[in-house]
Amino acid sequence: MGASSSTPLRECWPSIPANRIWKLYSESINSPQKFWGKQAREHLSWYRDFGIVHSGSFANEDNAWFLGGKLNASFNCVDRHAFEDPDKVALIYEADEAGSGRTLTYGDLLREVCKLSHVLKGMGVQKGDIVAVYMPMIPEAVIALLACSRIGAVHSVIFAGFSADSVRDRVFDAKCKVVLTVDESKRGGKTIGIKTVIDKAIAQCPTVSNVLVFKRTGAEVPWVSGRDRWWHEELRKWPGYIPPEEMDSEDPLFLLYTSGSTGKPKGVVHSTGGYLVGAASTGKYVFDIHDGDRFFCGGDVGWITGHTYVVYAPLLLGISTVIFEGTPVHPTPSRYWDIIEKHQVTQFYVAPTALRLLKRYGSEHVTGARSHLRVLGSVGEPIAPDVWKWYFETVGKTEAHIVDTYWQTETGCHAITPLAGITPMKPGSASLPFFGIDPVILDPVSGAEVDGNNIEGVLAFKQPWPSMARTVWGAHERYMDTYLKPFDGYYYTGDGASRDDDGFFWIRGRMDDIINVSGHRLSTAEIEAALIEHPTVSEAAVVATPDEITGQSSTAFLTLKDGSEVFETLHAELVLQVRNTIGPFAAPKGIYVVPDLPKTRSGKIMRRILRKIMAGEVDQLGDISTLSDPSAVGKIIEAVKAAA
Ligand code: 6R9
Repeated sequence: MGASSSTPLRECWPSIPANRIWKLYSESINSPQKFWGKQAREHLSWYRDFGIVHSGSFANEDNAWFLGGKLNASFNCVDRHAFEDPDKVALIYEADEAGSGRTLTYGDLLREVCKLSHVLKGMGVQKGDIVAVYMPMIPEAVIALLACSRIGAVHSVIFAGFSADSVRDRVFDAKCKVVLTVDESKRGGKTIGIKTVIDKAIAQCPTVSNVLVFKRTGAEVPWVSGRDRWWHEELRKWPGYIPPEEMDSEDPLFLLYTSGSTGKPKGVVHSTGGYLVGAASTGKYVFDIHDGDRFFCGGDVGWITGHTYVVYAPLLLGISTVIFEGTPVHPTPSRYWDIIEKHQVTQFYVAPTALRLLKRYGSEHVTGARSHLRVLGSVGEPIAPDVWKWYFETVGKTEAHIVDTYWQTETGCHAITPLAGITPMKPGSASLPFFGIDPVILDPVSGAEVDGNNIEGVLAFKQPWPSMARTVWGAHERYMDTYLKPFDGYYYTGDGASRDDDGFFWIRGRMDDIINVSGHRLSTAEIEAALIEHPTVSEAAVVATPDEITGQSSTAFLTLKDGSEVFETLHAELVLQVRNTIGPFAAPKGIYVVPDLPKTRSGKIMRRILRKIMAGEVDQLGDISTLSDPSAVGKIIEAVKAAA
């Protein structure tokens, strides 16, 4: 294996003070066994050392890392730090209500994790079983993940904004025995009835035998006796220590459902050893994490960003991580900066959507001491240069390094990203590959590598890396078809990208039907499927539209069933339909009822035409004469104009 001849990274690095990084990067590509073997032994404690660092290939579907190695994730995140210094702060909880919260030391965390591990075992959870976690951003969510991994169970976190139907599909697909949840949650001053969602969801999931409920607000909630148990009552029955289970490096650590380009979400499976090595090494090199740091990632534990950078990376490296339950504008748009000042945060990591919102509120709200901030991270969507500049100048006072980190649920950790303090910053570019990532730009039609600089195409990775997803739960063929088969011999990211004159990468957005609303990954097919469930809707086409705050929003075009009429509350009902089927965050922003959708003669909906209409580019629709009814287009343009 050699570094891609098409990636003249060498040329980018001489300007970088630490030339050693180039040597390390070359080693990670040319001698991955040597590079990752060292990383794995440096960052993790193993019960049994691995014999082989890596085996397998994309083509043979047998990619495996740290073979023969035995370890436990919760031991690595908790025990070893607790034994060294039990009083060191592990979790800093900032509740939705400003000024309230608590901290847990590594000693506290170990006891809580052990108690919950006992409870899970008592409920019959065994090694390899999947446990669903439907919880807001409170310390117990972190405790839940670590307790699962301690006993060898596989966690499947479901974002607490998902509706009962979405929860049901995910719990059902993974055949979960136990669900961990809360009575209610608090967010932005609002109370959300979490337990009622769970009750509705699992009424249709026969595998679930127990629901453990943490009391967050103390509200009266419906109760199914025998099945439901209170967290505080169960935990006090058990001692604060239980030995961790010795897991194989390739045993699954978690599933995380994510949107694909079809309607059904995929349970992406991550392995224990490889994922943890990726989390710890990116934490160290990208965020420059050092002992004593206080890391604040604003992402939710329901998404991959929360898994890797609220929980695993900071805890593996033994530092303090902030768990923030609220929103950036409650009670005031200074909430993030208040937290940063109060806890002397050293690294802050957030999606551009939040930055766009805060920038719009005005720089006068960016208050408080921030000189301790060394690194400011961005994740989930492209960051526009003006927002980048605001982040760098107003938030970081030009003293903190900005890292625009490109990665995916499937990559497990950062893939293309600057290294704080090392990589030159270029606003809007995710810059250069992380160690072990060998990126190439392919011609989307021929699949050939596009050489040189100042080029664009689709982004793919040429060789396996430790934290890559191993499969899709119960659907390995889907894994192969989505990532490894589109371009033979490569991992296909699904994103378009370009490489500029300096060899820096620019992510151009999804090539498939995935849209990105406020950094939340959604599939247009999923939203269409939800809309079609409404009794009046015949056909639906959903497209992404640029949005100033949320980055993208979704716009739905619908035809109604014969005889149905547009009634006054239809719009509200359709929004409710999507909120109930997927979750409030997925609701389309624009809905147009049209006489017909633009379709080819074979019946394929031409979403491209809808996108052009929404972008106001009606003069660039291309050849529409091949449509089964070209006049449909004019009627859609009229409907959009009439609503403007
Ligand atoms: C971590 C996460 C993955 C998709 C990915 C891409 C987009 C993520 C980005 C970015 C531009 C960045 N994306 N980071 N686009 N610049 N720095 O978000 O995972 O939810 O799986 O989404 O998000 O399109 O393919 P996930």
